[in-house]
Amino acid sequence: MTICTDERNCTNDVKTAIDCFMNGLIKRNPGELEFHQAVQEVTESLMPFIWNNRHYKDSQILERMTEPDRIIIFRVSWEDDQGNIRANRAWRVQFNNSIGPYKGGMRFHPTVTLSVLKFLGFEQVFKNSLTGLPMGGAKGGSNFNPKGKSDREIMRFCQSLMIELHRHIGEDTDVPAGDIGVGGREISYMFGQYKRLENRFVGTLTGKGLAFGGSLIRTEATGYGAAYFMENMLNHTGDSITGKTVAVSGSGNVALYCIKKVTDLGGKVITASDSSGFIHDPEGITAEKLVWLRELKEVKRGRIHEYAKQFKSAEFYEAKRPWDVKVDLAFPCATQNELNGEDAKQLVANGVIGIAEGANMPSTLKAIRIFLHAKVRFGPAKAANAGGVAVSGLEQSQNAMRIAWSADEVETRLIDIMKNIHTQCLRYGECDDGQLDYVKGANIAGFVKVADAMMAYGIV
Ligand code: NDP
Ligand code: 2IT
Repeated sequence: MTICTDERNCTNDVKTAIDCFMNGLIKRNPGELEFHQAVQEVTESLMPFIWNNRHYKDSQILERMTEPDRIIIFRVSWEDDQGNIRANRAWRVQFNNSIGPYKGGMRFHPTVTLSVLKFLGFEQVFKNSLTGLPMGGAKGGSNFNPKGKSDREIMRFCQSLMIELHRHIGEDTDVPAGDIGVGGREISYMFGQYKRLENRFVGTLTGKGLAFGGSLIRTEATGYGAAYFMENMLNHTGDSITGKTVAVSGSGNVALYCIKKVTDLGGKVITASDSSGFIHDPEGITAEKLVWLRELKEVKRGRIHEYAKQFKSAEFYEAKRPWDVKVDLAFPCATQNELNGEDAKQLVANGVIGIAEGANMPSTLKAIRIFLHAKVRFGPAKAANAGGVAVSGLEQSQNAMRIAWSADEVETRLIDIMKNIHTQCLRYGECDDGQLDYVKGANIAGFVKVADAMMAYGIV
């Protein structure tokens, strides 16, 4: 039996068309499991919409949108503190610049592969479109492992990487930022090197230090935005975060500021994690405890189990994730596929009512289906964590105008943007049975702007 790999030949039904399209995509991108997963999720939402809007179908828009504009692959050679020569691989996936210059983070982690960066770049296209700001989608990174490296090793790696990357990026071309393993320190080393190589001071990277063009609230923006998105979902049905018990995973940039804003909005966060396990603090990670945790993670670069030594109310669970703790709300804020079908079942059995994805693609497809079936309010990554890139977009605007807005000004804009993303999700995500499908809503709303721009450009 021949397998249908071309949706154009499929005249049957939408479901078969999804299978045909995915067969073709898998054949064209063999072994790229994360990329397949991200495209599958989007295609399930989009195919019925595209079939009802034939101009998109006739113009092969989905085939074109799942092919990156270009991918740059390069070697990064550097010298460690012992004088050994090391070589890593780095990539920049420039996925789509139909509605603005490429924009998206850089990830440094040993698990980085082309598949991971293609899934992230693809998601970024839709996310950036949802922010309403003129930003295309990209992602980059390296299989370099920053853990245990000295500051000088990190500096040499970042400088070496920029020697190649600088010729592919620019304030109107492609504007990288942070992601896993890339925070203020790494952005500063990369920006410093970019400036030397180009002899120009322009906003080609975001997430910069406040003294050299960074925006207030950028560090906080992704976590704050996820909390605001959850608040919007709850407010829509007359509820709020106040009084809710909350699980957060991760203890990096996104998790720490998600905990902060959820706490400010009246929730009680009782978990945090890293790749070694999670802590459960039934008394809550209060504002005072969070100050200590931020110092541990942001300054000392310590491990989460130290929290349980510091605060006796907490227990550390080694090599476990926080999803069997009973909570009302959950924010997966660590990494992709950290919440599977079994975890979702457990959360639902424990009465969870809302999920907002701070991380990118933290829930497996199975987990998402379980949440939607159980009518849990589920805020997908491209909507819920868009606050980070949105404030990056605001940093670009401030740099272009050579001004700096106050923290209040930036946070007010962030709140408006998250509200607007929620409204866009409702526009396309309200189902006939009254259910709110934020996955469908975010995918279609993000798609329409990019697709319409591509249609206007002709055959591109
Ligand atoms: P950080 O590097 O600051 O923190 C990552 C956190 O996740 C750490 O606690 C880390 O633990 C944990 N983690 C990473 N990989 C794994 C893994 N394989 N298994 C278990 N835990 C893991 O990154 P961010 O907080 O910036 O990013 C977290 C997520 O949010 C990512 O999915 C990222 O793509 C997404 N995101 C980030 C944005 C940003 O502005 N930074 C914007 C939008 C989304 P450990 O220290 O042990 O590795
Ligand atoms: O996944 C993401 O949206 C980010 N890592 C932030 C990207 C950015 O350009 O700020």
